Amino acid sequence: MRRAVYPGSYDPVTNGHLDIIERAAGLFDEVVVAVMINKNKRSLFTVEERMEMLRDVTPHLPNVRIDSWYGLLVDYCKANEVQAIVKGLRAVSDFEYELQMAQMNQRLSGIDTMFIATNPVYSFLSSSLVKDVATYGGDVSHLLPPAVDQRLADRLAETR
Ligand code: COD
Repeated sequence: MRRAVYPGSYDPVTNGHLDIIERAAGLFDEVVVAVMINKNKRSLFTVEERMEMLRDVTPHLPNVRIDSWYGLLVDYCKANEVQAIVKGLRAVSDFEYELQMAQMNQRLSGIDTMFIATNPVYSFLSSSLVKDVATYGGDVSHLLPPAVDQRLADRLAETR
């Protein structure tokens, strides 16, 4: 069984993430989308909410599982018999840091990272930009799965 992990913050999951999940699901027997817990990063959604949204948008992908992890990604990989790490690459600016992480993870564990180039229609898209635009009333409905768009609108209304 070839199992890959696609780690991230997913605060919240966007159409760009979903595109990578769908393409990775076609390449591996199982893809685990792992919400990585970072206690130093302020998030809009709790880990459970982020996992719930990921489950809501992946029912059509039977070989995709949602999980969460606190700690090093390579420790998750070792504990869960993961053979590859999947990352999405949007631009050259992503590449420098992603390359560093891929090399560190390889050195720590021997596990390789596979980069999937973003669909150009999503190359400008990030969770933080979506939250920023939505906070000031911009329409982000074409950038998010509908269920996530609604949850973002609800959360921003609560925090206003
Ligand atoms: N198109 C394609 N890919 C995209 C898009 C898009 N529009 N948006 C995001 N992505 C990709 C990102 O490049 C990334 O690969 C992934 O989707 C997740 O994105 P985010 O923004 O939700 O998550 P990040 O970038 O905050 O995640 C960083 C990690 C949590 C993966 C990283 O910090 C990590 O591995 N932490 C665990 C601790 C650890 O092991 N540290 C040592 C690392 S060497």
